[in-house]
Amino acid sequence: MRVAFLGLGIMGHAMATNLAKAGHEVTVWNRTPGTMVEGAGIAPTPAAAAQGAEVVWLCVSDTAAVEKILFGPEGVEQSLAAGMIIADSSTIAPSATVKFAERVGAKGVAYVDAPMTGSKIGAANGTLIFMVGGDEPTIDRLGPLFAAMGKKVFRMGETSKGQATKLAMNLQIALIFEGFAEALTLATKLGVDSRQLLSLIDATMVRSGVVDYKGPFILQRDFTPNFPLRLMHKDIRLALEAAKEARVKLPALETVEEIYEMATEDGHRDLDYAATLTLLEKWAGIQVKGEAA
Ligand code: NA7
Repeated sequence: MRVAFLGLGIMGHAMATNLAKAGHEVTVWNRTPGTMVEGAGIAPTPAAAAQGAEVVWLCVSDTAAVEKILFGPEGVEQSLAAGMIIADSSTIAPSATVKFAERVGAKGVAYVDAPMTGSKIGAANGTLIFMVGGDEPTIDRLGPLFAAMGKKVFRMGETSKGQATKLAMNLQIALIFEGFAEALTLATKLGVDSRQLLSLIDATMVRSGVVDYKGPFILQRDFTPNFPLRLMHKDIRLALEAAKEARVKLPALETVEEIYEMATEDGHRDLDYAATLTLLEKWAGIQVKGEAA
């Protein structure tokens, strides 16, 4: 398929690469020029990338970025033609997604929200899991593209339900991780060996994918970003905003949001969100011991 891929960050670059590798005719655009994708053409603007494309796929930071790329100067809107599909893998507000879909829908363009999970490793390996909102025939048409980038597609309902699901998923990741980080902090302060604690967690129902994934990084004190703290913070805020709009109270997430705020003030925004542990360590006056310790 002819695909315009807009946004070549950690996730987008790997996704566009896999689309090109699978034989699709890919044209890429990134706000900051200079990033190449093997096998893909480069366009100078979103409008130029979208010209003649069957599908425009976005993967950028936030709601404002998606809005600007679609509707700003030199935006995709200038190149829209009936029958095109816009697919958005950024994590953004569900309510904004509805508005964007209505605006392009007036021109006969279908809109699918397709946020994903699987981190940069999943993006590189083409094993992402997508949670998708949109009408069934449109999602079917995107089948070959999903297959090139991921291993599973969960259809969550109409447009915006993918984003709503993603916020519910990241809410859980953030809370599960903070539970793990608080447990490590308390256990270390009380003199329990963190490697021993991890072995026990692994053998019990406390085990989780989040702990499996993050445990080894923490023991090595490797906080390089697989999922940057600034993006998890953005998702927590999006979840709290969506909750406010829907009149839902999320007290635990509100508290965790404050921790992310303080971690940002401490200069950790570009580290992995696992770096929120370092705040707990600072307050407790300990450091969770790594493998070399
Ligand atoms: P990254 O690696 O931080 O990449 C973000 C991308 O978004 C990158 O291409 C940015 O371009 C682009 N960006 C950010 N703001 C803008 C604006 N205002 N206009 C145009 N482009 C912009 O994020 P990931 O790849 O890890 O994640 C992407 C999404 O997936 C995000 O929503 C996650 O929550 C999930 P730049 O190179 O900085 O010019």
